[in-house]
Amino acid sequence: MPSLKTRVAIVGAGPAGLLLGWALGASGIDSVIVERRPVDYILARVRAGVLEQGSVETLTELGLGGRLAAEGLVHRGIYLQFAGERHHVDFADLVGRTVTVYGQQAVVRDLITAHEGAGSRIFYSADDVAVHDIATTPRVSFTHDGQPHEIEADFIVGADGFHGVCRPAIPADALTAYERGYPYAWLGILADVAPSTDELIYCLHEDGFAMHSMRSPTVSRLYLQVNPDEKIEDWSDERIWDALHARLGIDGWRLNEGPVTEKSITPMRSFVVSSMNHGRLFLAGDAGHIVPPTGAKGLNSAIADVTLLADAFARYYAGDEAPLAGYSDAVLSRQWRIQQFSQWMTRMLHRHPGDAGEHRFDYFSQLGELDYTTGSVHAMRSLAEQYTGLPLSRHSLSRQEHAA
Ligand code: RFL
Ligand code: PHB
Repeated sequence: MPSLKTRVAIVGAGPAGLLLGWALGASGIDSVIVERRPVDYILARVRAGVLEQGSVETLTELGLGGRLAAEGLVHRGIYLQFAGERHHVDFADLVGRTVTVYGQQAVVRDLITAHEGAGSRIFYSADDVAVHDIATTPRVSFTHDGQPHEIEADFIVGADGFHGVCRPAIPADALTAYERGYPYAWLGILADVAPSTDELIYCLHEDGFAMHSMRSPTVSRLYLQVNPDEKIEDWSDERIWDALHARLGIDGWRLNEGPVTEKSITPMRSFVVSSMNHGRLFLAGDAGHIVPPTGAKGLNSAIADVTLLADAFARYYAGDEAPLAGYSDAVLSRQWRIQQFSQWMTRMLHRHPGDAGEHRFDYFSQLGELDYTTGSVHAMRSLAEQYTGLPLSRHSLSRQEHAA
């Protein structure tokens, strides 16, 4: 059986795995990536759209910022819409930071192009991927082009998403999973039409949440809250546009319609695993934590994990083992704050089933919360600080500010 040796074997070529391989390469650390999907499938996957300023900085420092700088849309804030009114929250004014709208699909494309140029070792379309002896002498086995392969590595990184094989390889008694489900899902579309807004609109409507995002000056991305058991076949383009008009419409504003090029329904969950490390296996990105998409944190968390992990490996090979030993704690202390923010945004902006008619306590309370959030500079600054991204340091902002 062909056997390969490397320092870090990475399972999964989503944004976390591809970025980790690239960042390790930049520090002169050899890695091999094994991915179960074909490269065309990965390039076609439409997902996240918002990069925190720190994510943009990370990608730029790693030499991946060319197209991002040319095509990324820098947004200085977002709109929060409720009770038929739209309110702007100006992050740039509030905290001096911005976000950049640049699709995960584009981030992945840039990474794959960079890896191809560098001749990185990436096995796409790998079958039967399995990890072995994660506590002692880690190995990854898989089949590629009908041939069995094995990788011997110093470490394995599970960057294989929520449904991957790495997290389940950790013994059950060494791992705790914390989870919350939500009684709603997002129906998302991509449409070939100029966005009808300059910045993202997050909207709470009596019929449910709606959002207007974008991918470029000619492509809009829109979302609707739906029941988790809805079938996409039951949502014609016309029905989707009707619902978007009803929820997002306000006086004096028009939503532009265009051909729908992609549509899908995504369930929502909050999930955190502790620990993110067992023996010589480390988890990164969605393999270790999931957030509902309302706070735009999933991709950004994956990038933050990888930044910490790549740095920890570089320090390990330079003789300092402490950052690698502290990786899981560093990720989790930051992750729980991101979980809280994502859950807060989600609950504030979605209709809760059963909260109907004369019993709409939640809805009116949510309107009160949105009123406060858009009316108080303190509340807006807190939102701005969290939406644009928490620092990578283990210490909280307030503790840093106290110390300063
Ligand atoms: P991924 O992207 O799931 O990649 C994991 C990769 O591992 C592969 N894999 C395997 N490979 C080998 N062997 C196995 N056994 C394997 N099992 C799986 C998979 O094929 C895949 O290629 O995880 P990663 O890299 O951790 O990246 C995480 C992000 O993809 C995710 O957090 C975001 O997309 C979440 N998200 C958003 N995040 C943001 O930061 N901002 C946003 O605006 C945002 N919007 C969203 C989102 C996610 C959404 N959906 C569809 C879940 C909007 C939506 C609708
Ligand atoms: C997106 O553009 O896909 C997007 C933007 C913001 C979110 C989630 C998704 O919170």
